[in-house]
Amino acid sequence: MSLERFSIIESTLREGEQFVGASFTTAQKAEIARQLDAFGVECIELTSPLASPQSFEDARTIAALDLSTKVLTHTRCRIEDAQRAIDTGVDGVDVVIGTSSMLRRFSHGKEIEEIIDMACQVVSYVLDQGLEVRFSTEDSFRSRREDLFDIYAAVDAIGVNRVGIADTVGVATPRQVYELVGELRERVDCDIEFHGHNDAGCAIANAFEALEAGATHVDTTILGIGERNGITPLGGLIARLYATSPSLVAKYDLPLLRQLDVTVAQMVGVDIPFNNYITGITAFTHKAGIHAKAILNNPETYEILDPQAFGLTRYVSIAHRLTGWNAIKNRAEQLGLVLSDETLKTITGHIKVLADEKPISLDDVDGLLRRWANGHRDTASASESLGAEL
Ligand code: HCA
Ligand code: CU
Repeated sequence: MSLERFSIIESTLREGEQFVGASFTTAQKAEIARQLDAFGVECIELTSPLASPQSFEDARTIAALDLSTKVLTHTRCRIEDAQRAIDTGVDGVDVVIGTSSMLRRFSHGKEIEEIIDMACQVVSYVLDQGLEVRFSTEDSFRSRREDLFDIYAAVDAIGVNRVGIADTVGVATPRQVYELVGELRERVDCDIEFHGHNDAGCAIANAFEALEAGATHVDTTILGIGERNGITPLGGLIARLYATSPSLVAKYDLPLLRQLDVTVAQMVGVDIPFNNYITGITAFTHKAGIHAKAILNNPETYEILDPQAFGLTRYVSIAHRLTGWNAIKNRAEQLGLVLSDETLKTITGHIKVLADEKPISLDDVDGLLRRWANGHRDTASASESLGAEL
């Protein structure tokens, strides 16, 4: 299991650019690259320089930035493409070709033998130029296993740095990923990368299982953006790994995650989903009275992620019918109000009755607490307010 020594290949600038809302300017790409570098991902992957003239220029620009992260570009399995990629000055080339019967039939029309020949030619070409090279098989989980292993073994034998398994259509289950990566781990010496789409909601679990089975590299994008509904999100993978052990992700500057999510969401014109891993608005919000009580005593009761580790704060929601008196007491203390437990229980009862009638706000709760603390002295003057209804 290589959970202790994995690397992230952050592909927001490649797979992420395939998200329908994404069309990054050069300055935006540089901004994303810098933020990912500061966060500490080991590699970033760029769109093929052959995609458009601007893509070539942008790859040159990013490759020339002073970054600690390795800069890789994606390319098709062709010498001309690899040459063009090398011309940009990047550190490595991520080569990919389709191996499923469907892709072979409806996309490039090649037989496995031809694919192996092309793969070996391109891989040795890039290695000869002194760059790192990865070879990956698109739609791996709908490809014949024997075909995959023949291809991987051939490129491994000539010294490829990494082979990639790609769940292009998001069809794989965590168990299938574990099995395939595990078997591959026994057959090749090189590093193993996993790239997983999220069509059926397994992208994070699949990436995690790949690591548990011996993969060394995992592809992510910010917010998971990519083709269709995207791939393993960086934040989601971090959450999964942190939950296993915070030490696994201690090498990253975790508080920078929120800004990355905010930046990319803005650039591609989406909101961060309310239930997003770590950075969603409700990710550290607790509501039910029973939860609130325990959280106030010890946050770990209901939190496997420490919001502080990500520069965030938890929020205990108290203005609703599920509230409890411990949470109301805690709020009174925050406001510096002295109220007996009996009074606080009475106030909590009032809050529940009010919340049954209509939605109430924290201001309403605060108003109530203040009035009770003042012995109802100002109730008359607040005839319009909620507390006056009691
Ligand atoms: C694509 C295909 C790809 C490649 C993955 C890889 C996929 O959209 O170009 O290079 O490993 O999902 O198969 O993103
Ligand atoms: Cu993909």
